[in-house]
Amino acid sequence: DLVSLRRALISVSDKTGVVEFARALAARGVELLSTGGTSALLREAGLSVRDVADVTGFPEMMDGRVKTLHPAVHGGLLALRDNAEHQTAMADHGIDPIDLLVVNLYPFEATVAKGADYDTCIENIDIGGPAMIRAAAKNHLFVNVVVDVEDYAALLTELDANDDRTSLAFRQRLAQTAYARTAAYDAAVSTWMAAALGEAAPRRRAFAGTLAQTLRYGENPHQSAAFYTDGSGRAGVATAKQWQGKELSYNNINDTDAAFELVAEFGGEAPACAIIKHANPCGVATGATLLEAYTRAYDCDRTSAFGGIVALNRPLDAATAEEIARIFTEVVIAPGADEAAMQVFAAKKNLRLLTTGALPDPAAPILTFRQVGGGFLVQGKDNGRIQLADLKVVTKRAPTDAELADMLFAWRVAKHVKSNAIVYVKDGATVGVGAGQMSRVDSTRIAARKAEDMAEALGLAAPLTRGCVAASDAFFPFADGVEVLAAVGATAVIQPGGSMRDAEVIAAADAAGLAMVFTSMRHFRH
Ligand code: 93A
Repeated sequence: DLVSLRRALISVSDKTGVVEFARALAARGVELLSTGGTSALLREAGLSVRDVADVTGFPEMMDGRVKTLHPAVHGGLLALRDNAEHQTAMADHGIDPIDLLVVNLYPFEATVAKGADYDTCIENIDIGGPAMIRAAAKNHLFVNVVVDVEDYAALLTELDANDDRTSLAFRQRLAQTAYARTAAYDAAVSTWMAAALGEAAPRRRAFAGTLAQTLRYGENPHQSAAFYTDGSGRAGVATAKQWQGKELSYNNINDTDAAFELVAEFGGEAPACAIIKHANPCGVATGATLLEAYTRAYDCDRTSAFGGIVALNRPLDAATAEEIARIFTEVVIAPGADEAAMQVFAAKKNLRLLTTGALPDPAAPILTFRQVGGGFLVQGKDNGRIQLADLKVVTKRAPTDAELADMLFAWRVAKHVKSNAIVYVKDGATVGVGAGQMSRVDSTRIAARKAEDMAEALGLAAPLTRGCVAASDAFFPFADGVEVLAAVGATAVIQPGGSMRDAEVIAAADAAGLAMVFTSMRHFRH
């Protein structure tokens, strides 16, 4: 099953390393065919190259839309070398076999990520490249196909190991990679078109990403894992630049995403900070400065913040960096970081600092995925937003302006807490978070317990829940949750409403003198 290389067709947009690679092939006696830009580059480097136009007898035409789409190319890639009829066809039509195809495609994903206009994106849909890749991959019994700059070295190593030939197993791996590339490419085109047409629903959509990084392991060491980018180029953990610290783990990436998406809710507003543990916030706060926002977020639950992930809604400054560096923190993500802040972190070798240049757009029409047995669920991301005018006061007492401001803050945080979610907030800072419980009343109690623990740790006379407001991500099915809220000292509650027992719930709030508003929107997050 060993195949030797006599003729290679090289047609690449990303020209990284191609000259050295082509030179190594030529040194092994491989004849080089190439398309316009690539052949010019190779020729410039002193290599002897034959133009594809010379092979097809047609010039590259229509702005390059038609260069390699010709039987002389596709016959050379697809002909079975052990089939007499195929061999006769080749001889009859003067088609020479191509044993190696090296193609990387027009940079469609990068063009979209740059925000190019519709026509430019269309022009960057490669047609001839994928056609050749698919042909070569189908004929991997005889043909090698390289679609990734990273595989140049692998091919040369394979040739070295096999007396200038390649094994079938190697060609199969190349073919598998090739189809992954063309599938991801067309999925990117389909996704971009859906967005361009304003189609938000995940109907008739192909899904694929581009491998960004293989991870050491998944949620647990016995699970394999990898990180894929979706090609959108949107600001987020996938587009972040890491300045220092060791490689991010699967859990780090997941938690960093949760932190950054949450803090992005406070985009253009006051300085804000979110601290995440196990994908749930253990402290979120705004402040007059970033330092104050961080300190107040930290004071929500100092115990859980240890080893947490910190996200900021504006560039990190030195004062905040110094405060963060006082405890063990896994990752800090922010739109940027100034020189002085970088200096502070430089001394903390294990602390990872990520910057993105921008915050994620909480309103972006993004799809989310969840695997289920035999398939996966797709839904639009929860980008529901509530304005003051959407709130309906249902209790005898109307909330004060301060309570309203805190309720809207708590509601935005609750959206990012696993259900059942209860969030206590005071003066623009969380003071207790109850997450992921199977019963809502348990989340209510856990959040209160957290506040009591913190009050003790901070040496306060009373828990921070005294005079706080509370948010619930979904309606209270019974009055018991509201009774707990009243008992811990909450004065106002924000929740969707819509329970069969709303009347009982409202009566319990009235009996305790609570103000309550309905949002008519739910923020389940499971
Ligand atoms: O416009 S195309 O879809 N039409 C073609 O026939 C074709 N053949 C190769 N684009 C085509 N290519 C692409 O050209 C390759 O996939 C590669 O990305 C690029 C290399 O062009 P050049 O060598 O001129 O830089």
